[in-house]
This record gives sequence, C-alpha cells and structure tokens, in this order.
Amino acid sequence: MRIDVVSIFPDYLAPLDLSLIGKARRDGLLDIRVHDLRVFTHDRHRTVDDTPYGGGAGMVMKPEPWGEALDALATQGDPRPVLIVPGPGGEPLTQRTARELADREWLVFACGRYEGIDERVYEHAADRMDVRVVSLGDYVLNGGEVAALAIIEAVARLLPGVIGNAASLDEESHEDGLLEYPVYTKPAQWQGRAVPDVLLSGDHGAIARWRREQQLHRTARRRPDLLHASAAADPDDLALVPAGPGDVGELLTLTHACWLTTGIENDTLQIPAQHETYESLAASLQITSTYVVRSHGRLVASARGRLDGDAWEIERVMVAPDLRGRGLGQWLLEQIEAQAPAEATAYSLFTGERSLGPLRMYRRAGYRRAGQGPFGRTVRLRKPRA
Ligand code: JD8
Repeated sequence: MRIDVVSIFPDYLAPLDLSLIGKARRDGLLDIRVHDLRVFTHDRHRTVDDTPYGGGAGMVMKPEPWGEALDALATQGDPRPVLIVPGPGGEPLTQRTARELADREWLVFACGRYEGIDERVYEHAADRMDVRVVSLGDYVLNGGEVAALAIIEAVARLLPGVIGNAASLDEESHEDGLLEYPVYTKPAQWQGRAVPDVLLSGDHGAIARWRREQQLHRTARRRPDLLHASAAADPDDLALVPAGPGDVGELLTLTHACWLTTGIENDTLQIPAQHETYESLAASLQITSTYVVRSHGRLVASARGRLDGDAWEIERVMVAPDLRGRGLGQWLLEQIEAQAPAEATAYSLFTGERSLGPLRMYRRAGYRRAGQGPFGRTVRLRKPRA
C-alpha cells in the first residue's frame, strides 16, 4: 500500500518511523511518503493561509498550494487514490472504515490546520480522487495530523504481514462489533487478586463462552449504542430452523441485500442470487435444505445445503449486512455443516475470488481452495469432514 501525507508540520508524522509501522516500511510492506505543503507555495513567506471570506475568527488554508500538491500526486498514475481529509465534521472513523481503506492500494491524507481548508479543494480533488472526510471523534483538535496518525495505524495493522499474528486481529474490539473481553497473564495471583478460574481450566469451549459473555456485558455497560435487540444476536440464543413458505419474503430481501456487497466486491451483476425472485426462491425450498435464523423475530441469517456426490454442498451463507463482524457467519457455517447427512464425507462451497471477508472466514473454518468455482471469478473451497 502507498500512503502520502501532506501537512505544514511534516515532523508530526515522525512516529510513523517507529514500531510495527516503521518495520513494515523498512520491510517494503508500506510505502509512506510525507510532504511539506509549503513546497507547493511560491511566495517569499511560503503563505498557506488567508483571512476567511465572509469574516469570522481565524484563518483558512488557501486553495492554490493544496491544488498543486494534490495535482502533483494525482498525476502519478493509477490506481485512483482515496483522499482522506481528517475533519471534526467528517464521517466517524470505525473499524469498518479501517477495513474498507485497507482494501485500497493508495491513500492520500490532507492534514488541515487553522479553521480548515478552502472548500473548493475538496471539489477539485474529487475529479481525480475518492474523497472521504473522516473524523476521529466528537471533540476538537487543532489539525488533521493526529487523526492521520490514528487512521494510518488502524489501516496499516490490517495489512498482511504488518502485525505478527494476524489471528489476533479477529478477536479485537469492534472487529466483531463488540468491546474486547478482559485479559490476564502471569502471575495467577497478584496483590491477592486471582485470575478467573475458567481461564486456567483449559476448557476452550467454556473460555470462549466466558469471553463472549464478558464482551456482551462490557458492551452493554459501556457502549449500549453498539447493541440493539436483534444486534445482540448472541449465537448462544440463536437457532437454525428449516425455512418455510412464510420465510420466503424476508429471505428474498436478505438474499438481495447480501449479494449487493458480493456483486460490488467482485464487480459483477451475473450472480444468480442477484436475480432471485419470490417465485424462484419459493421453488428452491423444494430442492434444497434451506435454513433460517431469527433474532427477536427478525430473519437475520440463512444458509442451505444439498448432497452432491460425497460432498455436502453449502450455498447461500448469508448474514444480514448490519450484523456482520459478530461471529454470526462462523456460527452459521458450523450449524449448516452439522446438517450434513451421514453419507457426506466433505463440505464444499464457492465464493467470489474478491470476497475477502468470506474468504478469511472460510479459511479460519478450515476450508482450502479446490480449484475454480462454477461461475467466472469464483473459487471453490473444500473441507474434509472430521
Ligand atoms: C482537521 C483544522 C482545527 C477545526 C476550528 C479548531 C479530526 N475529531 C477531530 N476533531 N478535530 C479534528 C480536526 C480539526 C482540524 C483539522 C481535523 C484542521 N482543524 C479546526 C474546526 C474548528 N479549528 C478532528 N479528524
């Protein structure tokens, strides 16, 4: 990934030489370039600001230096960069933002100061960059550099090879939409305080359940905004049940919602699920074993299976887009695998070759590539039955 940062205080970005980000730069995993905006001024005082039209306190950053700086970058060929302009009025930075930016090849950060940057710079940049104004949070800073540092760290650590054990990424706060569970290390006793017994039990199922409960309790206490009825969909409270005619309407809605993302990721409108109708879906219930999952009455997930030779062919693994990142997909996969008839000796499925989220989930579940999928730009994945 290439990252360019433009600022009148380039030294503010020096921390990017340190720690894992610094190592990733030295290892060639990250190409970070910091530019001084004043390089793009031509007057003796290297002026970057002026008084605001319409009056008011403070100064505004002039458009010309920014125009020259961004033009100089944008002409450096493909791919189309994302221009991230930190600002208190921007979209809130979330783990979802970080994941989206981590899928891009080139990010440019415009770090403003004073009262902000002349608005025409945003319009000018939009001709050649995907412009996103991003806020670190609902408080006021003096400039965009601190936000740029935070966004770069949140994005770079998601890139392959930047942090040692990528596995730990899956278990983090916000990664599954919940806050992290409490962590402990040696000694087992400290100042008369003990580590919870379950963590010393070696019972991984019990440990996973305890950690999930801690996540839900902590989230409900500290961030109830992250939880609402159906969103609290705790796999322990959910059940996979056979789909019936009464589910077809919601199932069609879920199908179209889920395959919108896949269509965009794989840049195609040729996926059969995108063309399902009420009638074709109702008919499919007769020839496949389709299951649904409801949380607080809402149909939140579904999957289906059919026996194909010695394999249990798993299809249409769907989790409502707003409930993704909570481990529901992993749970659903385990549930639909459990529906396999005795004669099935393996599980098989396919997904989009650019569906990075699903590919990560299937890999974590033990599936491995087994050739091309049945449609263009799809890959087949297979897992032997234990
Ligand atoms: C960029 C100039 C200062 C902001 C007048 C104070 C982000 N979460 C956040 N809070 N503040 C910023 C931020 C502040 C910035 C700039 C980001 C450029 N300022 C301005 C408007 C009010 N001064 C931010 N991300």
